[in-house]
Amino acid sequence: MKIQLEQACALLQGAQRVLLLSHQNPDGDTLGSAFALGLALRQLGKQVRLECSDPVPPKYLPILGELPFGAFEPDLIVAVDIADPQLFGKGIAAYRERVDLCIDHHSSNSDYAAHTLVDPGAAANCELIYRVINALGVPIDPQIADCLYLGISTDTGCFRYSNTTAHTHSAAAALIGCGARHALINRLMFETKSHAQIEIERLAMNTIEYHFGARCAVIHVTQEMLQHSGATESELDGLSAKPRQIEGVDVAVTLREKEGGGYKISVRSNAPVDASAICKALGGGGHARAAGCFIRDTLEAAKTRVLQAAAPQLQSSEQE
Ligand SMILES: [Mn+2]
Repeated sequence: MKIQLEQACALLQGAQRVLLLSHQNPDGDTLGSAFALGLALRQLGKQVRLECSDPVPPKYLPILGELPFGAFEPDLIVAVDIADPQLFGKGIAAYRERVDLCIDHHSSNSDYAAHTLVDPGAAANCELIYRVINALGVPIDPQIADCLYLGISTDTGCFRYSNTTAHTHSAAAALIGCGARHALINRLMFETKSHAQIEIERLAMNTIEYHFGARCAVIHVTQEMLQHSGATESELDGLSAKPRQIEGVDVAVTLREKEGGGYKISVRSNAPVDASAICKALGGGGHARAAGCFIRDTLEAAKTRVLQAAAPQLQSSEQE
């Protein structure tokens, strides 16, 4: 059931022991949301703990700080930035049908929780959590400000993506006023890379191929390359955006070999090319500028199928 901000606050205020859930392969937004809300609820005298199917990637640790992981039977279960129960992952699958409150910003939210506060206009879920914390009347200390700023900055690609609004900037400005360490956060998120990340980028960029008169760039990552580089799943996050940086490229395709075989495909596009239409044709989905799908086939066959799916998009956008 969809609810408004006031009702979400009433649910949070009425609880004593709150379990917060973040999505699998956690990113800065789902973690920033959980930590910020958890810290705010702790200020209201409540017990809180966070559960997630995967460990927190080390790069977020210097920003997020610590949240107590108390063992208690929750009287309120809150999912943050999780659009669908499929994104819970194995570790917290047991809570899929027990979520009391979901706070999310995806238009695709499947309304799986008993109560859902959703705002697809929020660039980051942390933008919505910022409003929740303000409505709860909890003062935003520097630690909460760091967590919220982290989510907003990462979900907007450091305020570059088209989801960024005037509200996004206002929230970020207020958070800097509350002590968010914006320069440190943006450096750690957007400039600093691990050696493994640089190595996997180097190997992947070596595989680049151009198609459709260089309007489409394709790279791939094999299991062998992954093992050689030592890169983890979360260290591959920025890779699929790389080929789109190339002048004249409107569609960037990254094929990633999965452990059990087959390829995870990431498509990034520039307007008006619709990445989600390309992936939908292959059984996947996503957003207009960023989408994904999975193809269980050899590298060459998977590549051919993606290029076939991209062809109508590139042709129709040519006429515009
Ligand atoms: Mn998000």
